[in-house]
Amino acid sequence: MEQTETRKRIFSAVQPSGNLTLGNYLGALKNWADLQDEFECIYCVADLHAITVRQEPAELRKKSLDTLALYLASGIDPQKATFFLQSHVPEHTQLSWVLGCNTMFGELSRMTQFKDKSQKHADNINAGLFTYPVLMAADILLYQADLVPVGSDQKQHIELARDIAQRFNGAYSPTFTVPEAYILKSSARIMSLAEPERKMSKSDPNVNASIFMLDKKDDIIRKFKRAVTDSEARVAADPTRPGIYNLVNIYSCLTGKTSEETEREFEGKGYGDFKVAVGEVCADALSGLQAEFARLTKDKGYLDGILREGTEKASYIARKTVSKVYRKVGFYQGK
Ligand code: AQP
Repeated sequence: MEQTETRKRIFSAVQPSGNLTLGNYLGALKNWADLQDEFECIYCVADLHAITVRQEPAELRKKSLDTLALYLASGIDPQKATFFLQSHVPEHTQLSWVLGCNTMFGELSRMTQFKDKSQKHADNINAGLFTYPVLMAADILLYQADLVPVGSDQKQHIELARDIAQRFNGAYSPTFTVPEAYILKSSARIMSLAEPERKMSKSDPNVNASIFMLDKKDDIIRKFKRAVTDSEARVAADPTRPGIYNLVNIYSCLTGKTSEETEREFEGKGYGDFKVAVGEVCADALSGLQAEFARLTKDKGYLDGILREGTEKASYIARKTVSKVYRKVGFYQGK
């Protein structure tokens, strides 16, 4: 596989820590599908990351397979991309330990996601939550990925992965490709419908704050109708009015129109009309995907087959990297 591949390699993942949102779709999955012809793509379901927050085991199992089905339903082709579950490739945790020994406590203390999640889960500030960015660096560096398509919320983690790679390369000789974040500006940050200063998140306890990829049309329209805006009642991509700014951004991402085109289309119309229009285009964009998801999840054997094949391909690359790393740090390999 590796010898003949000349395209740049992409790695990305989503945690099966809840129902995937429109943020996950526009910030990640939709872009992944667009990249599959140009790049060699490796897409992982990050179940190891998910347990940094308490998960109900049966739910986690179900959500892991559902997440894979959503990748496929978003148009990512198993003939073109590699799919696997993170826990099926033990090299992620093996590399994570070595990288953890090359990461500073101070670096991890500065991660904003750690600070946010420690506040949200004050009763469970576990060591995994703290070392999460090291595991994420291992995910990426294991596959010698060139690019990592993510939303802008993950930029800080990618920068840390770059720092760790450079530090290791400097200390032990070139070993890792230094990855770059691939962030599409338009869809980089989809915000909560209830608190538009915060990102839309699958673990938000307020279900009205997020559109889920599997939400029914009525729910989608109802949630957009209730979305927090302001009293100015003028549809504009104005960052000082985060609620309407977010809705214009969502509409533009879904229709492919620029913000200016969206503003012109709704000139003179109130928020009510606009919110329904956003709901309609969102429901339309998700309906085909939802039908495909329903079809795929009926065929567990097919999904398991895709995972088996993907695990084999991913493991081949992962084993090579870990064996190189173990040799370089001085672990005795035997005669
Ligand atoms: N609101 C968002 N806007 C744009 N992109 C987003 N992503 C997540 N939310 C948005 C992108 O989705 C990918 C996978 O994210 P993840 O599941 O690994 O973790 P996350 O970023 O922590 O996502 P959530 O939904 O907020 O999960 P929970 O609530 O479990 O922590 C990443 O590429 C991310 O940028």
